[in-house]
Amino acid sequence: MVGIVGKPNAGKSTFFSAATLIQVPIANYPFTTIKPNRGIAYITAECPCKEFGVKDDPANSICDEGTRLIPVELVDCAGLVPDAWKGRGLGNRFLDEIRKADAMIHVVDASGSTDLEGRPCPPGSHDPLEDVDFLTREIDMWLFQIVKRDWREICKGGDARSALESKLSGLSIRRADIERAISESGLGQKKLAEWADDEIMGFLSRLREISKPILIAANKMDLPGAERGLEAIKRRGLKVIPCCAEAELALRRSAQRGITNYKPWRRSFEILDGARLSDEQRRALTMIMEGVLKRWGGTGVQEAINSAFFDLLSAIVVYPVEDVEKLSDHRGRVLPDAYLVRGGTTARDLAYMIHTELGRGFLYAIDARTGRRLSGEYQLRNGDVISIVSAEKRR
Ligand SMILES: Nc1nc2c(ncn2[C@@H]2O[C@H](COP(=O)(O)OP(=O)(O)OP(=O)(O)O)[C@@H](O)[C@H]2O)c(=O)[nH]1
Ligand SMILES: [Mg+2]
Repeated sequence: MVGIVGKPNAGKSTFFSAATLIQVPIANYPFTTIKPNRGIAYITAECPCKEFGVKDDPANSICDEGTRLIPVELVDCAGLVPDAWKGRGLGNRFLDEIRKADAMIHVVDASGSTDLEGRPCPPGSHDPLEDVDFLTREIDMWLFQIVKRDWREICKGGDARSALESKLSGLSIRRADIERAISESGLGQKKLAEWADDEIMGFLSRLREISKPILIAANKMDLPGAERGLEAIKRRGLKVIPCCAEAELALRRSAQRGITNYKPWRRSFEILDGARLSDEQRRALTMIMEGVLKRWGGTGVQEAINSAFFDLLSAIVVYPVEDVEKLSDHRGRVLPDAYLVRGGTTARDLAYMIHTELGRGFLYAIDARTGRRLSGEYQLRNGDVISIVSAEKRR
């Protein structure tokens, strides 16, 4: 799951609604969202159907003219304000939500037209870098509070690292991440009981970076002053995508109503049914085309979602099939499933993901492109079409 996070009034719900087409309250004041919104968005990948010249029949995903849409879960969180970790604003509600997040898209108002608490202010009068910094600080303080409360207890037993792991369980944090954060914080040789507070803090900060990576969506790029905000964020060396959630929402609604042929993964659109547009709507679409799509190369919403999975989480998409000739499953469906898996996943791992018995009886895999046999240790590559040969038949 990817969480959409940030201060109030930055455009999180607009981003969420544009990505999922779920209607949620959106308004120009803080704390419009109180309870988180959950929904399904899609990451996009080039579907192998074109390359293989086949007509596919997707089951767990969608193929739209050669673009494969793979469902992913998004959560639109309540706004976060300074000192949320102490319970200020809707603090705990926000932080509880990101427990389950594998990564976060931080929606920042790059135009600086809302203050740190989300109240409207003159464009350019608030520094978006403050927003960038405070969010990680809040999360770090929240994590610190969680472990510090029980630090003594964690250190008491013989296996402090396992105690720490169980303290952090439920936060989508893996043991390997903990070990990596310890070693990268230079604490590998030190007993947990000897860690000073600033060392605990340093460790948690690194752990957050590893286990809950953040992508910045510099939103409201249609407003004056946003470009300066974007440049400032870029200068920090952070991963950032210019974004206009409002434009994406307008475009997706126009396509839903058959007025345009917009697709989130394309950078332009045509008006199909101009007769149904008012002058104002037509002007708005022209503005979006000129001021957002041509200017920034897209609205940034689809790009941010893809980047969260492909870049932050190093995910890849693979297509398991049973019959390598027909590229079909046992029911004859061509390229039925697209699996979104972590980079480093092996052919054997994939077999287990499909079915335990398929994994247990794993003999070898076949690469549908080359016909080559692949061992269980073969690390899958993005776009692989793979058939698994197993001693145990699927029931
Ligand atoms: N100009 C401009 N306005 C935007 C954009 N995205 C969102 N907005 C506006 O920003 C305001 C806040 O949007 P929301 O999506 O409700 O913001 P939020 O971050 O969910 O706010 P909370 O739920 O209060 O935390 C609304 O008036 C939106 O129309 C954008 O890309 N450009
Ligand atoms: Mg909201």
